[in-house]
Amino acid sequence: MALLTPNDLININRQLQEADSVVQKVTGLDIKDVCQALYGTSPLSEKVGIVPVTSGNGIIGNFSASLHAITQYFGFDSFVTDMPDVSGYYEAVQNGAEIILMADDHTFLAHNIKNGKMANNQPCTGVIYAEIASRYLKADSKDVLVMGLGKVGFPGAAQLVQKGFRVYGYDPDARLLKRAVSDLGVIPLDPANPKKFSTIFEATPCANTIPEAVLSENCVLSTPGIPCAISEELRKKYDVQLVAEPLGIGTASMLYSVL
Ligand code: NAI
Ligand code: PYL
Ligand code: MG
Repeated sequence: MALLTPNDLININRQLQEADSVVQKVTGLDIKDVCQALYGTSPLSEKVGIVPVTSGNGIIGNFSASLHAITQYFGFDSFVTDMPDVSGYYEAVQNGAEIILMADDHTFLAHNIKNGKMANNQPCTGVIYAEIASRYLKADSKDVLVMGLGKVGFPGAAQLVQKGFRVYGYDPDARLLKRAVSDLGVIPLDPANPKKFSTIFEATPCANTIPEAVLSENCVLSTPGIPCAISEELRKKYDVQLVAEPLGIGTASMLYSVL
């Protein structure tokens, strides 16, 4: 998994506010509304315990603090444990946490210990970024492009297929592209013969993955991928509505999914 760096998370509140205003402009709903519509849930000030985890590459500076800010932003009552790992988990439960948030280098989970529901960040991120893209009010058709069909992209593509979109997809990993075609009915994008889209969902760990030939004026690019999929130059040239944020939108999707 491509890991976040402390730099990605600087000013997380401002990043979240800016992303929320783009989501509102694109969909007419804010992030909370999209989560509510997606999962049919809303928070009742559930207590969230955030447990730092030291295994593997260890603590990411700003990670737990960012989760604290994000959970507060979405109306949850949250705290970060003093201790990490197993002792932190024990501390979280002892202090009344109903939902546990914790991540190692492979899995970032939300576990509601009251109702038993559990969420994984990668599918939850794919589903919500795809949902946001699917709600573009000015989309010119039901065609959507998905770039990257991995752990985030595939569940996002599945969400779009389930909502009745005609999903074009591309991944340089032929095995993943084949799986999306056979399991979801995704139409492979022919890089030699591209078409323009008003709605694009991207989930890759690479920069500049969106070729200019697929961009249309004022299109939406909904992308959790880090680094950003499009250059600032292309974004401005096509007046692209860019929904991109490093942690909060995916975390909101996880939390609403376990309520
Ligand atoms: P993954 O490795 O499972 O999938 C990425 C896919 O992108 C791979 O299949 C790869 O072949 C494909 N790819 C690479 N270059 C490409 C290109 N030029 N065009 C099309 N596809 C290309 O990774 P995963 O877990 O799906 O994560 C994707 C990105 O999302 C990463 O940057 C990760 O850090 C980020 N992420 C962001 C979150 C957020 O809240 N903003 C949450 C979770 C992940
Ligand atoms: C959850 C993010 C989204 C993109 N990559 C994922 C990532 O960076 N995962 C690692 C998270 C490790 C957190 C660390 C801590 O500070 O508790 N163990
Ligand atoms: Mg996010």
